[in-house]
Amino acid sequence: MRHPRLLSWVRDIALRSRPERVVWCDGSQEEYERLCATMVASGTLRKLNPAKRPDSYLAWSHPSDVARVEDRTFICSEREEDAGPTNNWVAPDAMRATLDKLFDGCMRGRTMYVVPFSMGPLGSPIAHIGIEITDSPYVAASMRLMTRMGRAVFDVLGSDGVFVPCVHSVGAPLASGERDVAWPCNAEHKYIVHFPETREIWSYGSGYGGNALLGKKCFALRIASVMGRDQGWLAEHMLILGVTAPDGYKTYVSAAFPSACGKTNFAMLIPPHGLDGWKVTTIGDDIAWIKPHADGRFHAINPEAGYFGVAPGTSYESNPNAMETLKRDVIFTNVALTDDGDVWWEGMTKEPPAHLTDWQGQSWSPGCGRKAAHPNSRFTVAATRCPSLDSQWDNPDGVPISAFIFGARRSDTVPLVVEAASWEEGVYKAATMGSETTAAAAGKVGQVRRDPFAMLPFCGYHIGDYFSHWLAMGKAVESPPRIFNVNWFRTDPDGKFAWPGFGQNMRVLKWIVERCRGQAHAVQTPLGLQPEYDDLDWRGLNYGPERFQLVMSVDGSQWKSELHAHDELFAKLGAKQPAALSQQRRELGARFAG
Ligand code: SAT
Ligand code: MN
Repeated sequence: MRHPRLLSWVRDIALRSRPERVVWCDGSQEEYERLCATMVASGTLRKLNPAKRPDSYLAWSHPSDVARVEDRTFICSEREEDAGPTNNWVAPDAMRATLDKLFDGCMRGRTMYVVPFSMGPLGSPIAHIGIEITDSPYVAASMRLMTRMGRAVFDVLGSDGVFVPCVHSVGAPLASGERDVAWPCNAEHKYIVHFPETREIWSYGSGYGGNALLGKKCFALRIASVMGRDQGWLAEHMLILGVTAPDGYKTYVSAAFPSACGKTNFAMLIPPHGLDGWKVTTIGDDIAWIKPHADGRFHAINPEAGYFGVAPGTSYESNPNAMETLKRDVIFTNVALTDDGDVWWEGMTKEPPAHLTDWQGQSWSPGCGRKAAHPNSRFTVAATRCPSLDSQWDNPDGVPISAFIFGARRSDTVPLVVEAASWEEGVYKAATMGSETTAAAAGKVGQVRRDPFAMLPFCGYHIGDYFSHWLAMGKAVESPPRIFNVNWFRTDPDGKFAWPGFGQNMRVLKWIVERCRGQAHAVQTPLGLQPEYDDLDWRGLNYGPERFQLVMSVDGSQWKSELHAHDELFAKLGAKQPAALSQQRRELGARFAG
C-alpha cells in the first residue's frame, strides 16, 4: 500500500483516537473467521449450532442500539440551505469541534480496523471506493459480507486514487484492565455525520446497521447522492431485479421503497402458480447507483455485495429465496435463539417454538406478551449465497433499466399500481410519496410521513435540488425508464391487507414490464395510466373484480387531504420548488376537481 494521503489519514485518526493496536484488513476468509472467533470469545457473537446453521452467528445488541437514529444524523454542508428542510444541519466548524472532543481517545483499549472496500464491482466506472476505520470487529466482519472488501481495493486506488474516508467508533473506550461488554456503544452520545463538500463520514456511539456500516446509507446514499448531483448520476434507495418473460426477453427494473417495506422480498420474488414461465433474478435489494450509458439508457449497479435484511416476516411462504440464502454463513442480529442453537423470529414459522431465548437474553414462551425477535432484527449475508442472484450482478457495465417503481406503505388512498404519463408526472409522484413509518428507524411506527423517493432519511442535500436533479436526469438519456407507483399495503374495511402481496406482486410486475415492451393495455385516470381488471394476468389466483376494485379505488376526499399533504411538503421548499412540479400539482388538482 503506497498511498501517502491514505496513510497519513489513518495515522491521524490513530493519533486522535488512540487505539491499542491498528489492524489493516485484507478481506480474506481467514481474517473473517478470526474476527468472528474474537467476537465469540468476547461475547459479542454466539456461534449457532453448525448442524442447523453452519458458519453462522448471532449478535444481541444493547437494547438502546437497535435502529438508525435519524434525529442524530447530520448533513454538515458549508451552507445550511444546502442541507435543506429534511436534514439536520450543524455548521461544519462547530461539528468538527464536537467530533474532535468525542474522538479524542475514544478507541482506547480497542483494536482499530482499517477496512478498504469498493461500492460496486472493483474498477467499474460506476463504482467508488471507501475506507472505513472502525473500532468494532462486528462492523469489520459485516463489511466483509456487505461490500467488496479487501486488499484488491488498494490496487484500484494506486498511489493517489480517490476514496471516501469513513470513521466509526462505538464511543466506548476501555480503561486499562476494564472488561468489555458484549455490545459496546454509547447510550448518551450518538452522531452520524456527513460532510458533503469534503465527502467525509464520521459516526460515533452506535454499532448498529446503517449507523455503523458506513458503506451503506452514509456513503452509498447520503454522500453518493451529492456525488450524483455534481457528476450527473443517481444514487437511490432502490432494489434492482431482472424479469425474464416466457419468450426469453429480459427486462431490468429498479424499485424504491422505504426501509422495511419488503424490498428484499420483492427483489427475490418467485412468480406464483399460474405465471410459471416467468422468472425474477436479483441484482440488489436496497441501493442502486444509476448512470447514463453510451447506449442511451440508464445502467445500474448494486453498490453492495450483501444483504442486511429485516428478519421478522421472512419465511418459506413470504420469501423462499431469502430462506435459502440464510442457510449458512450468516450473521444474525437481535433475532431469538432456539433451544437447539438455531434462530427464530416472528413469522418464520406459523407455530412458534415452545421455548426460546429472546433477543434480550430472556427466557421466552408463546403468549408471554413480548416479541422474541426485535422488529428491526436483521440478517447479514453475502449476495453470492442467494439462489436468485442475477448472472449480471457483478457486471462492471451495470444493467439497463427499463422502469423505475416507487412503492409506499399506505393502508388507504394510494392504489395498487399507476403509471405516470410522463417523466415529470413520475417525478411528481415519487416526490410526493407518503409512507407509514416502520421499525427501521428509532421513533414512532405507523405514522404517515412524506418520504420523497423513499429517500427522506438518505438524501445528502436539499430535497428541492434533488427533485430538480431528477427532472434534469430525464433528459440525460435518450430512453429514460417509465415510472410507476405501487402500493402492496391497502387494507379492507376489516383492517386486513386487501392485496395478497409477496409472490402475487408478480402480476403487477408482469403488467409493468409488458407496458415497457408496449404489450399491455392501460386506461387514463385522474392519477395516471392504470390497468383494468382484465389487463392483469389472474391465472392461478382467485381474486375477483370487486377485490381488485378495492385495491385500485381512488377516493376523491382522501385525495383532497393527500394533495394538502403534498402542498405542506412543497411549502418547505420555498424557492427551490421546481416549476415543473408546481405545474404537475396544478394539473393533478384540476383532474380531481373536474
Ligand atoms: O439503515 S439500515 O441499513 O440500518 C436499515 C434500513 O433503514 O434500511
Ligand atoms: Mn434500506
